[in-house]
Order: sequence, then structure tokens, then C-alpha cells
Amino acid sequence: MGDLKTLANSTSNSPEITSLLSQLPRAKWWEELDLYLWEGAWYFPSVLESTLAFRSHFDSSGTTADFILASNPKTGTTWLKALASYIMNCTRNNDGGGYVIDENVEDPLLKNHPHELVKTLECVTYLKNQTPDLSAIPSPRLFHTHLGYNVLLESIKNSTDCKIVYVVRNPNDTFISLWHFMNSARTPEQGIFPIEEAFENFCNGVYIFGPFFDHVLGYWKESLNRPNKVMFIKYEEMKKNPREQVKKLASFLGRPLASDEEVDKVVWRCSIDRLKNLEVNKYGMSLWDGLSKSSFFRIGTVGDWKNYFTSEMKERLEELTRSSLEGSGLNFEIL
Ligand code: PAP
Repeated sequence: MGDLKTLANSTSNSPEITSLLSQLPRAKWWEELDLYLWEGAWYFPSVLESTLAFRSHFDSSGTTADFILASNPKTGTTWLKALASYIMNCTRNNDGGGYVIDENVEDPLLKNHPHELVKTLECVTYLKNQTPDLSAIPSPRLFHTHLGYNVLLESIKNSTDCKIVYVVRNPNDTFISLWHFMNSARTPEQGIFPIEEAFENFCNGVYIFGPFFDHVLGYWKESLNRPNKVMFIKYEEMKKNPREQVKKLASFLGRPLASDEEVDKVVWRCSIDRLKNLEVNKYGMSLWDGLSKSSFFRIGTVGDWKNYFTSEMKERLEELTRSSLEGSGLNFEIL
């Protein structure tokens, strides 16, 4: 995995991170990647160090508002980043009746991969610089995180000016998407990683930012307690009825769209069919070395898991899903 391995496994070797890592449970993932269990979730060493930096230095006091997009990997992050940044770019209609796309302003998605428009705090913003200056970013600021709700800062959780949007996807498609994604970072010599082994890890919660259900339930419970603070969106519902979901998202972000025509424009401009064919997303490496920009766009459908799962895999994940979500009120329509 070349660069990905270097980026994932390395730290600054400071006494603090070295000492912390020496005390944490450790696992190997995909042969050569190190994972450490901290506060109930698995991290690459580099990402754990940047998570600690984020927790020490992130400051929301100087801004009037922040929006934090959150997700477990491969559940719709790229799509949500595109949608939220596109919506935040809309301007108020002259007659005051909602927000519209300003066609005089250049489409931000033409020149930027969605991951460049909304950076992931612990994977990009705090990765190479532990004290980035975020004060110059105009308010409302838009960030993303893969961190679990339990390790978000209290200042984010308690601020009335900070809202969270969480996107979730059914675990079957999430796993298949993750397996393809990780395979795309392997060399031809390494070949395809055995799906059985990857599945075993996923079911045991041993993967970057796993376990899946703990992550999902942390945000789900908070969205039930405080719906005005945490919006919970299902990938499958966005696929089924993108218009309705985009309307809801825009209202939550304080940018209600002026008309169905505007909603349709946002839906199309952020669609995978459009984004995967834009030059900016076809070539080059993402902000994470070792991962190509194009690897964030594959097929983007619901139900691809059926092309890969054996009946044993289906039953095992079905049972895990049932027992993990029991009593939570959350369910996935796994088609
Ligand atoms: P990340 O968490 O690593 O950023 P994320 O964007 O959540 O990844 O996951 C990528 C998945 O979203 C891919 O799914 P697939 O492997 O099943 O195809 C990718 O195709 C899909 N995706 C990316 N952009 C969009 C979009 N605009 N609409 C729908 N799905 C999308």
C-alpha cells in the first residue's frame, strides 16, 4: 500500500504519543496497517495523534456557527460533503424567498474534489499541522469528522451555534464499499485482499473508526435527544428520494432552497454520475497519500453487497445488525 502505509502508521514519535500507543490494544489490519484501540474505536497511529491535537486545539469560540458533517467511512461522506458545500454556497434569493445557486459564481465542484471543499478534521486538518489556524475561515465553517460522538469535544456538543449532520449507510454495502476502496490502494503484487478476512475484521469491529454499530448508535441516540442539533440521514433514503432529503438538509443548514428547480439542480450537480466524470475527480491523489481521487466514486448504488456475500455472510451480518440495533429504534431496510 506504499504511501498509505507510511501515512497511516507514522507519528511524530513524540514521547506523549509513543507512551500512549505502548499502552493501547493493537491489531494489524490489511496485513500492514497498524490499528490501536482508543476510547472504544480503532485508529491508525497518525490519525490518533491528530485526533488528540484536534481535541487540544480546536476552538469554536470565535465563530458564529460551525457545521460538522460526520460519518463512519464509506457511508456517504463524499456525497454529503458535496451536497453541504454546494448548499452553503447558495445565496439568498433577491425577493427573500429562500436560497438559490448563483450562476455567476463558479461551481466549486468543478475545480475541487468534495474532500478538498470540506476537510476531515482528524485525517487532514490536524494531520500534518497540530495547530492549524482556522480562524480565517469565514463563518459558518464546514468541517467533517469520522470520529465517534463520544470523543467529540464538549464545546462542539454543547454549543448552540454548532450543528452536526450524520450520514449512515446499511452495514452490508458499507463493508463492500470499504473492501473495494482498500483494494484500490493495493499494488498489483499485493493483489485483492481476501474478502473473508476483511469481513471477519468488519464484524469484529476491527477497522479504521470501527466498530460500525457503536459509531452509528452514538449519533443516532443524540439525534433522537436533540433533533435540532444532530440531523441523521440514511444513504438509502438519499438514493430513494434525493429531492426530499436535500430539502431537509438545506433547511437544517439554514439555507432553505427557493424552489424545486433549485433542489433538482443541487441533486444533479452533486450526483455520482456527474462527479465521477469531472476531470478534477478523475486523476491524481487525494489529500490522503496513497488513495486516488477517483477511488471515492465507484458505483454508488444500494444492494451491491448481494454480488459478493455468501449466505453465511448475509446471515452473520443480519444477526449482528439485529442484536446491535435491538431496542434502539433504528433499522436498515437491507435490500
Ligand atoms: P469516505 O468515508 O472514505 O470519504 P464515502 O464517500 O463515504 O468514503 O464512500 C464512498 C462511497 O460513496 C462509494 O460507494 P460504493 O463503493 O458502494 O460505490 C461511492 O461510490 C459513493 N459515492 C461517492 N459519491 C457519491 C455520490 N455523489 N452519490 C452517491 N454515492 C456516492
